[in-house]
Amino acid sequence: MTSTPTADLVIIANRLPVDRTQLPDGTDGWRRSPGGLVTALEPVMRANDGAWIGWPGAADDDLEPFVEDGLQLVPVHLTADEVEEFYEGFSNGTLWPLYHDLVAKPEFHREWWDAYVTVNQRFADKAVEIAAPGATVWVQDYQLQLVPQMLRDQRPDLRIGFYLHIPFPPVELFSQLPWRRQILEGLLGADLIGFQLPGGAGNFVRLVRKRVGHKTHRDTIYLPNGRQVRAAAFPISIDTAGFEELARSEAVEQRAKEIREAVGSPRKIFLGIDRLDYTKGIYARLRAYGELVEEGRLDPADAVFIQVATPSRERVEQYRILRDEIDRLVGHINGDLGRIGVPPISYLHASYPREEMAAFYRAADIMVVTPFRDGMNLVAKEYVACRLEDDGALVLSEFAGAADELRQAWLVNPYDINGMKSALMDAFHADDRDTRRRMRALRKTVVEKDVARWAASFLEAMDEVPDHHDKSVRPTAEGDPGANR
Ligand code: GDG
Repeated sequence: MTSTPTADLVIIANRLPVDRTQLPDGTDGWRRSPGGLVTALEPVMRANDGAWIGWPGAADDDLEPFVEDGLQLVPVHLTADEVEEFYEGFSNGTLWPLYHDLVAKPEFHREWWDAYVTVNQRFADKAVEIAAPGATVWVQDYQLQLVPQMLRDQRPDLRIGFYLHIPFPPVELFSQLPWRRQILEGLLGADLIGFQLPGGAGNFVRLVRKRVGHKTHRDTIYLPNGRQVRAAAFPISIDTAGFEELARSEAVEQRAKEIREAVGSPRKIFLGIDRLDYTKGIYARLRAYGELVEEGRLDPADAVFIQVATPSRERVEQYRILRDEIDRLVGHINGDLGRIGVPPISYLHASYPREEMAAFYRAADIMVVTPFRDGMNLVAKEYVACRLEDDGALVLSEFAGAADELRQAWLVNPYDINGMKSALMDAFHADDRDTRRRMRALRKTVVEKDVARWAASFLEAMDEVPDHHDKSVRPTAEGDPGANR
């Protein structure tokens, strides 16, 4: 039997922070995933002897724990059926649309729920195995909402945190979920539950009061056994310095010039970068842009819209339908309104290295981020980080979490096509002084509040949770006849 070392800090996320890749010698290896979460947590992981539990990303991959680039990684195995029912099903077919204001219709299937319970238990069991006595365990996101209580049941010595990266819905919407009480109770296993915005934390506290019946005061929930749970907002951010450094590099600047030339050096470039997801509002945004071109308010010789749609969840039916719809719309706009060599929209269905992303951000004059609902939206913050010269305009949906902090953007309601058209034109015609004034303020926010600060503030708040661990130890079945009911 291989023995896994124990860890004082354990991160549990649906995915490991690495992706499989082919090494130059043709063998399989791992590459660190580009996400900000890894960047933020890496220093704390190293300082605290940390371990990361997650799914490696392919079904039926049976891997032992391994160390990659000094990080202790603990893979969780998922069968092909579990990928379908837990990941594509309950996580992305039920919770994702339900938590995003029902932008699409959530499906409720009992077999999906059963798989969600089974897989959550497997993640929890791994943490039970590797967490050192009194360790801190930080559970990430909507795929793992039952893990906190599952952990507490087996390891009351642990300090448990949970962070939700997506919005937490209002009472009326959440209440549709047939397993609403189990999810709330699962989350309540944590000492601290973090949300992107105060609104999400408020929704959670209200739901707990209404559906579970616990007493609450402001952001604190009082459990009958004397334990307290805090629900509060910790808006996530990006590795601002890392993006600035990329944007400053000669190679990225050169590449940004090439991108501008490749689309015909128009006066202004509009840019959208999103995972191809129905919450992101890509279709409505391109429709608004197409109408502006059709009405002659924008001339394709003056303006080009570059839309990058990163492939996502391609096995889920709704995502395939969306992809076809966007393909058709772009085809119509370019076919009907373009001239030779000057299509109004340059559409890319692909994913790119971070350097190329930074080059897009540098090349674009107007960044268009118009989700119908988004927990935060890091793309908006990344664009701001890359605008080293305080130029460039951000058009941002009111329904992105980022709108709470990035108040100086051109804010829009993505459901209002005419409103979006006006905002796009305002940003297009905005004078330099106004644009710079806004961008300076936006940059200040993104520089001050980066992802390292986010991680530190969450972990500090975990430390401040009153130490109630003795009280939370569950009585044995002997001492409490009701415990096994
Ligand atoms: C969830 C919540 C919340 C995209 N395409 C490529 C690429 N990306 C990177 C972006 C950005 C990230 O992916 C996307 O983050 P977002 O925040 O925009 O959106 P979600 O994926 O929906 O993230 C969201 C977030 O979690 C964090 O809490 O903000 O609300 O939905 O960093 O740059 N990166 C590379 N190539 C691509 O083609 N390298």
